[in-house]
Amino acid sequence: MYKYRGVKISIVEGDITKIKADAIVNAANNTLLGGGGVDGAIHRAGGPTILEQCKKIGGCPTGEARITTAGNMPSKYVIHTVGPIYDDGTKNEEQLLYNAYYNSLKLAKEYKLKTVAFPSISTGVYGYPKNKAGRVAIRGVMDFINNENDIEEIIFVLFSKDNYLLYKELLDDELGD
Ligand code: AR6
Repeated sequence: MYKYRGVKISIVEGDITKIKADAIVNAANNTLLGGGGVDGAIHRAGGPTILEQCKKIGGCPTGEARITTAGNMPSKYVIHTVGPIYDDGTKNEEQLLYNAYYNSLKLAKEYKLKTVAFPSISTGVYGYPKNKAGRVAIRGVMDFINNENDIEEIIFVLFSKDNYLLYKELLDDELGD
């Protein structure tokens, strides 16, 4: 566990649908109508009520975030955000990925949510290099804490041992003593 300006930051290797937090973040697509990867896992575990709410919302631009309840999962809410599809790094990918983290936390703040779990957005189907994406994720979260300081705990949930170890290395560098 790490601490940054009083906020706990932890890393967990595993399935985000099993995490108990005020909100888990979904790496969705612009339609918000479900898909594979973590999106598919969240809709399966949460049940049909999430899709019903997503249909009413009607989509989400890349880098923005929308919120639904979490259905049958242990968390209270799902914050659906859309990361960029990685091309060659010159298509504004970094800013859009940063916005996805930052805007997810802004929405959490609006709903007075104190614990938020993130997957590694864009690093599956969307092809964002994991190392680069990890740095952007951590910077987005730290900037939010600096600017808003309104959150108690951030949990990065990594689906593979490799990505878990990468985050550990990045956070050790950034926040380790
Ligand atoms: N818990 C935590 N992380 C997971 C889980 C899980 N259950 N399952 C996969 N991951 P991806 P993207 C990791 O492809 O790249 C969907 O079809 C996975 O190992 O889920 O943002 C959407 O509908 C990877 O590191 O999301 C979109 O169309 C990370 O989650 C598109 O994929 C993100 O991989 C979004 O692509």
